[in-house]
Amino acid sequence: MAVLGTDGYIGWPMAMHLSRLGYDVVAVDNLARRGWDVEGGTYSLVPIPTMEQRVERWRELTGNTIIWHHLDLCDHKALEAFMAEFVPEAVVHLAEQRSAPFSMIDRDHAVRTQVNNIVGNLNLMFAIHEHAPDCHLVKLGTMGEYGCPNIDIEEGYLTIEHNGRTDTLPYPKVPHSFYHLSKVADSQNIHFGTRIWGMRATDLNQGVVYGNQTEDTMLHPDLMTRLDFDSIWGTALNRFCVQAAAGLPITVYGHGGQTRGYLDIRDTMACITLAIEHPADRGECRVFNQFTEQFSLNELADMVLRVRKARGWETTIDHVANPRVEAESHYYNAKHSALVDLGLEPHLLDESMLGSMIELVEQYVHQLDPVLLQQPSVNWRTGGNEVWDTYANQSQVEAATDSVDALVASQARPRERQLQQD
Ligand code: NAD
Ligand code: USQ
Repeated sequence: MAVLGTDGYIGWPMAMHLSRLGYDVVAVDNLARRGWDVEGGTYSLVPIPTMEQRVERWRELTGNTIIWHHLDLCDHKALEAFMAEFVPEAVVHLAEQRSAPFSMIDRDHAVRTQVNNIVGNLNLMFAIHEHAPDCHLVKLGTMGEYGCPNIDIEEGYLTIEHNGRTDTLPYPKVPHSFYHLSKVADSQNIHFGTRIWGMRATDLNQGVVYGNQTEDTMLHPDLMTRLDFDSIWGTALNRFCVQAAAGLPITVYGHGGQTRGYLDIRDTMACITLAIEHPADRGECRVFNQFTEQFSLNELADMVLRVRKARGWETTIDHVANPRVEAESHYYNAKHSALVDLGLEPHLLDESMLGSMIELVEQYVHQLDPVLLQQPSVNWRTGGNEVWDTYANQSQVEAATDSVDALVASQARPRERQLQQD
């Protein structure tokens, strides 16, 4: 079993979860995300050890081995060699640039996002086809591929009647950002791969994930997963919990009627495991909408306020000017029954879960940078703003130190490394 993107927020708990269930897990990552943090001056609120330290702590505490493999999906030769060596029965593909704001900073970040994601995914498809054709590709897509259409969102496909004829076709996509667009391209490529090569694939259109604790991350501080709080990498509900813990206003962008699908990180583990345990057939491109409940931002903010109030704290909501181009009041009804039909028993969002999330964050709140937390640094129309420029420049100053410099160099793509050597 290969988990690609294991150094990330979802990847690390996913690798531990599958290892605990008895799978032989090979963990793959190119550590790009640590480099993107250095580039933009962002960081995980919860400190995260190196991959070597994580897998060693996991082995020490559980006796289970996770094999760690430093690999870039965009390096097709290395990826093919990896597939030929391990021939995994399934690959969980989480290894992409996953921030919508990051992809909207400027041309360079849009291009890097799409090249990294689309090329990496295509390389993976070819490596599977050539070296492990029976392997089940379990690919993380996103609910934001669909956008917010004024009709119900189906699970991947829509049956259309047109001029007296009927067909079932991939659901039309109107995505939210250049990042979300990269996922649409991935979905199309995977659909094509299943048709021409008989690949087996499950495309999981996941909603926004919240929470930080799983059975395995709670075993030891070294096993915790990253917690992003800044406006580029932090996601809505996680950010709202951090803002509440810090006693700062909750930043709802615009009117707050934006509705999305959400799920607890423990349900992400469960959904991906269900997909693995019930593999797609050869030639099948299965699409599941992976979320458990839908909320508007105002509903989420109000819930956080209630939890804080029950503990005697007042919290305020700040409706900041929306840095994104998105509908702020819209119809939203997305189907999500396929994973429940496979046996998913969701952890629904309640006040005790939110309370424990806020309590966890309170332990780290002294490490917060309030500017990164409160001020959006990317605008959809104009790109990276003065906050982005300040923090990106700051990281360049820090990059003068040996350790950060080495990290950046290790993240550089081959062409950049060549230029550095020249
Ligand atoms: P993350 O940024 O925390 O982790 C992604 C990991 O992939 C990072 O460790 C990064 O270094 C690695 N990576 C990126 N490009 C790579 C490459 N070319 N080769 C090897 N490794 C590479 O992101 P996450 O939140 O854990 O998300 C994982 C996946 O789930 C992504 O595909 C994301 O689009 C999807 N997703 C996430 C959410 C969410 O709310 N976090 C919601 C829906 C979908
Ligand atoms: N938002 C706020 N205030 C904030 C942060 C966000 O109002 O402080 C709003 C955004 O404008 C948006 C909504 O919250 O309307 C969701 O934003 P987000 O940053 O939580 O999520 P998004 O950018 O869509 O991306 C995240 C993950 C991405 C994943 C996606 C799932 O970073 O990897 O694909 O969630 S989905 O949204 O379903 O496409």
